[in-house]
Amino acid sequence: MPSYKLTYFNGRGRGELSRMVFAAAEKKFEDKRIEFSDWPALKAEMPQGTMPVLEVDGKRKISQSVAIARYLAREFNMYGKGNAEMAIVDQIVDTCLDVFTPFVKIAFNPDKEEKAKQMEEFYSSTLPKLLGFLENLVKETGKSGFAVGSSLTLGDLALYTYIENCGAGGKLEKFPLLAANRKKVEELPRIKTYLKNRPVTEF
Ligand SMILES: N[C@@H](CCC(=O)N[C@@H](CS)C(=O)NCC(=O)O)C(=O)O
Repeated sequence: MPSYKLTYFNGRGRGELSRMVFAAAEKKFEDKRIEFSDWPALKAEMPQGTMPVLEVDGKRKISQSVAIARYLAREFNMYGKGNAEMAIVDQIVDTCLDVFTPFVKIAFNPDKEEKAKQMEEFYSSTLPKLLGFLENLVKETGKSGFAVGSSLTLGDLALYTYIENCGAGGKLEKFPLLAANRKKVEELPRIKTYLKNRPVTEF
């Protein structure tokens, strides 16, 4: 089996989806967590000056969080069965990013007043609209509680991770299929163990 090293900050953020893929596949990896104070010295070593970064067998560094998660999901057969399911997995992942990207931008807004207004708009409009798309998609494509087909894919893990990252894990009353999918994912034995043991972090 190849050796894997994932380097990211000590937070969930953009690194967590790949960690969840490793956990779901029960694959060992080095979970290298960098303190903010150590980052400036390390930045120049990263291909795009950002994290996360994945190294496979110490050969080369792969940047871009979602490229990494997609690579791992393909390696571990969690990308759906056939091209049609893969397209749905991609549709879910990309919609999750449509949720997460504006959330991160707002979260880092230094203007407190503006940030509060933007967050209110995010939770009352952006988030429910996109969750509605995802609920409909899961209704159409999922079976047995999974988001795509009848087995765990990157789609389920993306839903779990990005919804959590946006602080929306407990805001799914209007989206029963997403809520049920979330419960299903967190009760899978490997994921349950991972969630119980992972470091508790602020972001
Ligand atoms: N699109 C990139 C964005 C990477 C990114 O902005 N990473 C942040 C952490 S979430 C980072 O490395 N920040 C430190 C810096 O840019 O110096 C990805 O998804 O990997």
